[in-house]
Parts: sequence; structure tokens; C-alpha cells
Amino acid sequence: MMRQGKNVKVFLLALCMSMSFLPVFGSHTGNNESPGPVMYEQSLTVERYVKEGIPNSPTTMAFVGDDILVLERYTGLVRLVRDGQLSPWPVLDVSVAKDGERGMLGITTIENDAYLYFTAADSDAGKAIENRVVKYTWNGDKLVDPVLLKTLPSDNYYHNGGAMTNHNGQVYAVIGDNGNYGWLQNRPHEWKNDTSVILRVDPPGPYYAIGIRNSFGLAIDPVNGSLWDTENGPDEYDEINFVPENFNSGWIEIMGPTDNQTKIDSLPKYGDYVYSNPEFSWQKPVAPTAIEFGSKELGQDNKVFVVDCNTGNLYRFTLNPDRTGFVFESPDLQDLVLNVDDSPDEIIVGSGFGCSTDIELGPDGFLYILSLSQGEIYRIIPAASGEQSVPDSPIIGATTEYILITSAIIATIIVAVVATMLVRVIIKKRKS
Ligand SMILES: [Ca+2]
Ligand SMILES: [Ca+2]
Ligand SMILES: [Ca+2]
Ligand SMILES: [Ca+2]
Repeated sequence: MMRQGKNVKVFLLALCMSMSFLPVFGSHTGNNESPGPVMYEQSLTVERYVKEGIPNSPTTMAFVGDDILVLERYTGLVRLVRDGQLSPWPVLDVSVAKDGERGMLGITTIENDAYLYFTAADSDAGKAIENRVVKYTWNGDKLVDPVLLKTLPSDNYYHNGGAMTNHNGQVYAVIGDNGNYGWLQNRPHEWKNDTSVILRVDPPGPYYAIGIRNSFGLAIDPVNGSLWDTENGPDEYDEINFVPENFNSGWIEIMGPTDNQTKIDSLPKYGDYVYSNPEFSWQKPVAPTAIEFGSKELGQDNKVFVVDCNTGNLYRFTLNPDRTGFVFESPDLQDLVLNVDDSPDEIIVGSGFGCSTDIELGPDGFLYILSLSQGEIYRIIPAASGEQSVPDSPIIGATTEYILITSAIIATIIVAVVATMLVRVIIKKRKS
């Protein structure tokens, strides 16, 4: 009897211990501290799209057909997501630097052509060589036939840029100042390298824009083909810009909006690039990253979405009728600046996305959001689509289901082990 009582205690202890491990199994992608994202807009909901998560700090992604290619920042791997599942086999492996803002930085696709932007190194986490834009062909299985289109400086670990986009067969990439200060940074001395610019890389073209400090976001308006960017300021003024051809964003002389006409008139020192103020600025930096246009399918076709790396917020802006800027209802925001004492409520449509670095509009018309810090792809869908059993907590719903299945399996194993032990004890007692 003593022995059986001890076994019951052992069983309960084992069950308690296994229960305490369950949350660890449930949050296998490493976002234990975060409950996952939530949406504040009633008509939209968010779900976790890839159950396995994406390892190794995913930076950017692009669709090829219905599949998604995702870049792992530090390994130089490109991974394939098909039907919401992460394939275990990488589709490309290159050697990338990992310090600062270097690494696997950008991708854009046109049909089966995939354009990648990365900081090439002599080995993974090795010595940085340069930033490269390389075109690959997607054969449905691997990225093959690399063609080096452009090399760009990586003199410093910061402001390496890497965001890419395309329109009408033209491919664009952005690079920040990368610690260089010459003509293209609106400085007077007659020297430049390929920094602080938006470039057309295929077919190659002149600088599309100059005076860009640091950027992780480019997007094309699907309605009129206009280019937009996000830019990171120093200790003040992150920006969103409508970017016409020959745009000068003003760095290093101007960041954020200015009404100093003398300063504006002193620009540019190089070429005939035209300065204009940002369409929106955050006075206190949030490190905005990706920018993407909303869709009819989501009822958001006059909206622009932006994510960031500092707050985990998903921002939403309403375009003006010309789609050249934004309109705001809040008097706080009608100066086009979120000042430190202004309410951000009008522009925050979701939160809890962690440090997020990419948004893509999928072929289904839904928004896919990549969280670098959480290693997740989330999908924004209509709340009434019927795909969600728990509309306001799909992430928790999915986790609970996982925990219940895991609990059932572990409990069954424990019962089997304890039963075996009990049978052995009984047989031993009978023998003695
Ligand atoms: Ca992308
Ligand atoms: Ca590698
Ligand atoms: Ca600017
Ligand atoms: Ca304001």
C-alpha cells in the first residue's frame, strides 16, 4: 500500500510538471512575453499564418504565385512557405554578414524572377564584402541561375537599407547613407558613392531619389504606380514620403518637415533633385519599416499600412483623393506630425506585432505581416470571412488547441507509464 500511495504521488507530481511545461510547447516560436497581435478595427482580424513560425530572424518576404519566399537574416537562407506551412528545405543559401543592420535584407518578385538584396560576406557571420542585388530564377523548387545586377557599399554596419519593390517590370531598391557624407547627402563636397538613394536596379537607371538617411520600406501604389517610402530619423522625425522621380528627401540638412525656405533653397548640391516635406512624420522615432497599400478585399483600398520596430504597432493612414498624401480627422495630426503630446489613436489599427519588417498584399487580397522578433507571419483578414472560430483572439485560439492536443498526448503517455509501473509492483508483490 505504501508503494501504491507513493506511485500516485509520483503520478500527480509528473502531471504537474508536464502541465508547467505546456506553455513552453505552446509558444514554440519564442514570443512567450507577447500575447500576439490584436486588431482594433472591428471589420478586420489577425491570424497566425505559419504554425511552425519562421526561424532565425526573418526580415522580408515576397510571393511567387501562392507561395511565399522568406529571408532568414543571419543564415543567408531563403525559406519556402506553401499553403501556410514552412518547408524544411531551404530554397537558397548564401553567405551573409550579421553585424548591425547587415544580413539578408530584401526581396521582390516579378513572376518567376526573384531579386534579392543582401550583405555578402566571406562566410555566414563573417567579414562583410559589399551589398549585392542578385536576380534569381524560381524553378518551383529552388532559386537558381544567379545574375549579379548591382553592388552597393557596405562600408559601415548601419543604414544598409535593402527594401525592394517593382512596378511595370522595373525593380527598385533603397540604401541609406551607410555612414557616407557627400553630394548625395546634400553636402557640398564633390564626392559621391551609391548611398542615400533609391535606385532602379533592373533595368539600371539614374538615381530615382537622393537624400535618404535610412530606409526599410518601399511600396508602389497599385492604383497609379506611385512610389512611397518610409525613413528612419536620428533622435527626431521618422518619415513617410510620396516619392516622385527626382525626389530629394533632404538628409543630412533636413529630417522631418521644415518651413525654413532658405535651407530648402540651398538644396540640392548635386543634380536637379527636388525637395519636399514628408507626407507624415513621427516626432519621436518608432523605427518605421514596411509600407503597403490596402485592398478592396479588406475594404481598405484607400488606406496605407505601416509597421515599425520599436512599438509593435500596425499603423493605418487614409489617402487623399489624389493619392499623393494623407487626410486626418484628429486636429493633432492635421499638421502631418505625430508630436510627442499628440494622440496616436487615429492611426493605430493594431498592436503586438513585435519588431515587424515586412508587409505584403497576398494574391488573396489579404495583408501578410512578418514579425522579425516573433518569427511569425500573420495574416489580416476580414472579421466576417468565417475562417475564424474565435474572431478576436485567433492566436490564443490556435495556441489553446495546440495545448489541448499536447496535454492529451502527454497525459496518455503518463497514464501508460504509471499503469506499467503499477502492474510491475503488483507482479513483484505477488512473486514475493
Ligand atoms: Ca516584401
Ligand atoms: Ca548561409
Ligand atoms: Ca525627408
Ligand atoms: Ca501634430
